Amino acid sequence: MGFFEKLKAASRKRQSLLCVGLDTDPDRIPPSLKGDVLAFNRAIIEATSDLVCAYKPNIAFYEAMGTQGWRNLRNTIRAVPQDIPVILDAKRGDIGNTARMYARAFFEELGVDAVTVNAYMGYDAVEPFLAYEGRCAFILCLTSNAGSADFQRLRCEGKPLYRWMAEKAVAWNERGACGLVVGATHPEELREIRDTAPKLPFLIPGLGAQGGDAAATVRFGTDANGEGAILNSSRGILYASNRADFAEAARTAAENLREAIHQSRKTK
Ligand code: NUP
Repeated sequence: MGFFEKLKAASRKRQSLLCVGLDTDPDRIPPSLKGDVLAFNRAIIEATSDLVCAYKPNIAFYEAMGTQGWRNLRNTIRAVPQDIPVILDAKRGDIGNTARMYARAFFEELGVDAVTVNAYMGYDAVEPFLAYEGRCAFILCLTSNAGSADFQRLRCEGKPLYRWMAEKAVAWNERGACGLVVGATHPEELREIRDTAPKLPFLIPGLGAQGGDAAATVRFGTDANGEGAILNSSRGILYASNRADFAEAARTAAENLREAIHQSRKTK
């Protein structure tokens, strides 16, 4: 089963567009775990796997821990139930020869279902990711951070760069392997980008800690069927409590966000 089918099935089964971001910072996990990131992640996954349509580890949190981090990442990916897609947030992009190695590392070595890709270097930097049938490359379009204005909003030949990115992703989607990353902090532009790319899946971070609004994100980010959007929260769920009850607290936070998303879908 390819990424899109897996995502759709997981989302429908759990009635959820919620993605939990596994951005585990050893300094923020409960002291009782003594820095055991894998034990933390396993507990989070166990507590939330009936509530989510995807998990999204950000590779930076694992790379920062060296060889142990890579092991933790691999074992975290293995701890995710088979029917839930894993999106690795790596934001890679390089000349084709090098991008092929990134794609091999993530799709073959780690076996994830999707990755985030930085398309600043153009099509040949993205193509190696698209070559994997049944996987997905989420291309950065308009990111959630304040600095997104520095380049992504610049107007090039009459339209902002983020619109070019969305149009290119639609054009590159021949094999059905493209998605877009759009921050929940830009609801107006989310609407515009959804109009530009009506059928692409959107990965939408920026809820929770970054303050994005769930209702506006659902309204403007989902496709015509009220699907096709993956709404991520990392810190807002992982660190709902830093005591022994962290997994229950994460579950409650995930339930609340899933429910807010669900209610917004009903009234869209
Ligand atoms: O535009 C983006 N904004 C963003 O926050 C694109 C991303 N990939 N992210 C990632 O989403 C960020 O790197 C982090 O892994 C996650 C947001 O985490 P949080 O703010 O919910 O804790």
